[in-house]
Amino acid sequence: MPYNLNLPETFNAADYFVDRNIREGRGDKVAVRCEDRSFTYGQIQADVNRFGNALLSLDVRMEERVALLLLDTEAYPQTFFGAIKMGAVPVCLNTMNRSKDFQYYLNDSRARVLVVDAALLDQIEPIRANLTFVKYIVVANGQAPAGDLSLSELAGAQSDQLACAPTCRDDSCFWLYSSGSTGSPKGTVHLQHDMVYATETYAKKVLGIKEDDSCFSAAKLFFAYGLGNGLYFPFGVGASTVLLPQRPTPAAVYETVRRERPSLYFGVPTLYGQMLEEEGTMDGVRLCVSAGEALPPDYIHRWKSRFDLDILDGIGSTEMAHIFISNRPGDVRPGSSGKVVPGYEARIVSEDMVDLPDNEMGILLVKGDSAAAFYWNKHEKTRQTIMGHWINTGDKYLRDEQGYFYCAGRSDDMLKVGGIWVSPMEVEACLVQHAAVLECAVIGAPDEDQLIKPMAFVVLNRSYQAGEAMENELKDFVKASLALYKYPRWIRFLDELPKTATGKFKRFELRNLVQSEAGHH
Ligand code: 3UK
Repeated sequence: MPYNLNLPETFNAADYFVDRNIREGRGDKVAVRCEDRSFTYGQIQADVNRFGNALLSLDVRMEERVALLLLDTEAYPQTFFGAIKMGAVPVCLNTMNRSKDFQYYLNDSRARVLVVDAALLDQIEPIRANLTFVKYIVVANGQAPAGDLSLSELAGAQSDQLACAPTCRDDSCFWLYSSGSTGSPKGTVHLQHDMVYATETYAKKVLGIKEDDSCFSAAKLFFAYGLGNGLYFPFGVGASTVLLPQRPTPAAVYETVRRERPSLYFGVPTLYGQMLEEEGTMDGVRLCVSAGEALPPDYIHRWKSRFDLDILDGIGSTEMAHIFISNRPGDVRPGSSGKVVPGYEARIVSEDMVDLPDNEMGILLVKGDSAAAFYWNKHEKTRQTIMGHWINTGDKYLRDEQGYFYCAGRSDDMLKVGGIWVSPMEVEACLVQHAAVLECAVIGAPDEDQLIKPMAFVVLNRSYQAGEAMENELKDFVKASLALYKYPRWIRFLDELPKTATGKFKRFELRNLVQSEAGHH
């Protein structure tokens, strides 16, 4: 069932998500809570306008990118919607990444301005000289080094009045980077109408989000998942959002729920598992959501008996902006991703794109008007993923006769770890740089809760000793150069790796080895 938004041709998402709230009388309503601070929609609008004017004062023009490397604070709504409002295109960067990742994102996107949280500046310092296009670095939530700008000073000096740039509903609106098993991460270009579509479909029809809801997303705003949960869903209906700048440990999440009493809570499976191991309450929450990777049924049952709350598992992607297949309140099938969200369509097809009958596993294709338009400067990858109205998710799924979808793995080698992509090839490329490593292969292996984590098989160079000391050294080596969640949780030493006649690793043999061992426990 396609869904027609009927947006005017000239349309700016900041008008819909920010200004409309003031027009509809919610100027004095709290929009954002962060630590001990509260901001009304009126205050957020003024800050959005000041930042938009600040970008104009820096000569930023329509369609130019503005990179955001920010923790979850009020600076996020301000800079995200401020950039959109004056016609620029925010690029939301994953704060868990490392210097060399940021160098790639900033040069690939050609962002003219980087807004960076003071707490993350140390990741930028080593690459400053290599940033070809960044002209201004704006520091949020702290002191700016000499030569850089401070967000509060820069925006504070500007007018709080700003008209929306006359963008089209089909103009670029924001980017998110998505990684694949091969090649560099892809700048995924979303349009002005995409956030509206996800709000009108998933947020309103599945979550039933209303003005009196308060959202708390443990998943950060730089994820497509968190951006909807913690920013544009609540802003889309004039609800409020609770932002947590810190790492979402179970203790921090429980404490935030206790203090702020949100009505909607959004997490990822790993965190639900950790929260089930710790003391805490979820009083005031009416509904919980999980996405990023499949939610173990055991968590659903234990959560229900402890808090009397459903967790709605749903599958979304960066390319689709948000969730397109989901369980419903009162209709939760543990182990299933649920049914197609109204406004989306899904197909299960064979390798040759022929539709398959119920209960047969195939590739999941999805259609819906929140889909990204293209990958920036990656024409072939765009062609492979965006097939007219249909997006190839790269996921293997099956659908039962009642319309419930079941996840059955990936059609590439990509791993979801704590809800975030890890490319085994990237971890391998890092490990082989260690002097002790002759060759290695990385696969996904289930932990005690059946959630996937990276496992490395390593062949050492002669004269190096396998053992716990080497294991720790190699883990630390990966942690030092890649985002922390990517390091191999287990390292196994082999004399040689199984290979095909043409010298490629037989990943499936390693996977089978791990699976057969798991079967014996
Ligand atoms: C996997 C799931 C099983 C699946 C995301 C909600 O995860 C999000 O986006 P990404 O681009 O990854 C997309 C891929 O992740 N996946 C996501 N959710 C589930 N697999 N069950 C699930 N519930 O492989 C998918 O193709 O990082 C999630 C909203 C917005 C998002 N971007």
